[in-house]
Amino acid sequence: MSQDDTLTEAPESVHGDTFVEVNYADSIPNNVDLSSDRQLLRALEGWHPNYRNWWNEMGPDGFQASDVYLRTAVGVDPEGWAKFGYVKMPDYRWGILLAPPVAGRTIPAGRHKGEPAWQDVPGEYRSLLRRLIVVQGDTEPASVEQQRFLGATAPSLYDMRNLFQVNVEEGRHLWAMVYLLVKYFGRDGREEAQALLERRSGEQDNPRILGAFNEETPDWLSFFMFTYFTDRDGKMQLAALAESGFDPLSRTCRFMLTEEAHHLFVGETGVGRTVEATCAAMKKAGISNPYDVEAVRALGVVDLPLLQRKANFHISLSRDLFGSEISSNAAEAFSSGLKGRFNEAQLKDDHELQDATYTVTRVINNELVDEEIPALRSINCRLLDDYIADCQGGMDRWNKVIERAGIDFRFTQPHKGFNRRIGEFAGHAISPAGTIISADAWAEQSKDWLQNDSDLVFIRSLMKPCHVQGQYATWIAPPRLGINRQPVDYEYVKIA
Ligand code: BYC
Ligand code: FE
Ligand code: FE
Repeated sequence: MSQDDTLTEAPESVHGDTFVEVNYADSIPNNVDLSSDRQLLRALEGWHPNYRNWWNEMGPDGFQASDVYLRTAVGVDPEGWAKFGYVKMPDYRWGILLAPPVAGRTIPAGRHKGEPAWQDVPGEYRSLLRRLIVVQGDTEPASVEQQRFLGATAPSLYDMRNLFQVNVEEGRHLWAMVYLLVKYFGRDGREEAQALLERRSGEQDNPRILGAFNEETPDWLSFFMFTYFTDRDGKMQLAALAESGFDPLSRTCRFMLTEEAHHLFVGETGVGRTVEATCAAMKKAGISNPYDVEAVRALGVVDLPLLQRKANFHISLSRDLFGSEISSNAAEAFSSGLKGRFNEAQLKDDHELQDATYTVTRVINNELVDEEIPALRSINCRLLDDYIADCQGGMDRWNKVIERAGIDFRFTQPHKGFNRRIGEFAGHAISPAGTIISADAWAEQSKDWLQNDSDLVFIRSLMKPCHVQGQYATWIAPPRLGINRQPVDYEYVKIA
């Protein structure tokens, strides 16, 4: 995958030239021959009404009756997979779509490397495989729940439409994992599929599984940061699962990645347009000092230091999603062939890693130390490092906007150990620059590094709806292009 993922809407990772027929006539578009799979149909028939209830209860609040200009996936070939048109979200046709099979595919990594890819669940790894699918599946509805109140404060109809597009696709990603659970895991798969509809983001008694998915997404800056940084964990994890020896999981994830590209695009351009509006307003008012916060805020735009603090928050939460840098779970997932590394096929090593090592930064005697660790146990660390590199491209493009405006400010990624709750750095106070500091120093300074109370009050004051066709809130620049070659002032949502 290239960094272009954020710049284009075109699917980027559906490979193979096998044409797979999609039955769009069914209410569930699919290329898994659903209509003749009795058992699967029955399982889905049981789950579907509960999904609809979940969507109505926990999906986008207040806009379920509106007509939204949405893309529906109707095919899996790179040319014609998307159909655009007005849809009421509860009528969206969530489908089951897998990337075409690759003839003769073999397991790309681990101790089974080179054996034919599994078309059925490998019995010895059943529970580990199910756990990975459940964790992946759990994040999808969680994000919809986190974002459900954002429609009310959308800065434009264009942005509102993008939010809802992301939401219906995360719904489809849930379907993708539920398909695997009910098709391949029998009764316990059906139970897990049901449980995916019962956990709730942020709920004390029955929360979502991973940390970041229980945080709030209270405003649009959070939404854009989330889609840039947290959906990018989705990209990396899906890329790792696309290397799975369990072929149905690999094919499912390969198709999900094509949708993920749009989510990353929404995040990158959302932050980018916010930066653009800020720089333009500062220039017009003759303000060149980015730290002249009051003057910048008085213009109705977001000061750049606040955006950095917001980014720091979402970056650190998203890094926690990679699990512990050193992990025996991850070693087992890789060795057993259930999960690969990012771009596994392009890596020039034996893909088994029995004797290899990897450099992991650890905290030892209150100092940061680089240690060589067996590569198998460092799989999570490696994916995290690949993720950090992948985050940089869009940040560089944001910085270009600031540079062109002649403003002396650059976004940077904080040190890997900053504000971490999982893994090697958990329990240590580490500054964005990478210095271990005391708890007292942290208490004193962290408000300069993470969104603080006054930031939140200011952001709340900005989050006024801008729902008039063709208009954009002051704090965000209009996009350069509309969706599907429509103009930027198109009526992307017909509010009911
Ligand atoms: N919060 O050995 P460890 C997406 C748990 S995002 C809470 O450190 P492991 C999306 C861990 O579950 C992509 N708990 O790590 C984005 C384990 O518990 P159990 C989601 C955490 O297992 C935006 C224990 O700690 N997909 O798609 O190697 C919008 C020890 O685990 C956290 C996946 O994650 C945490 N942050 O790796 C919509 C892929 N971190 O099992 C969607 C599937 C760790 O002992 N999941 N724990 O009870 C995996 O590959 C792995 O489960 C993880 C954790 C990478 C998440
Ligand atoms: Fe997703
Ligand atoms: Fe996503």
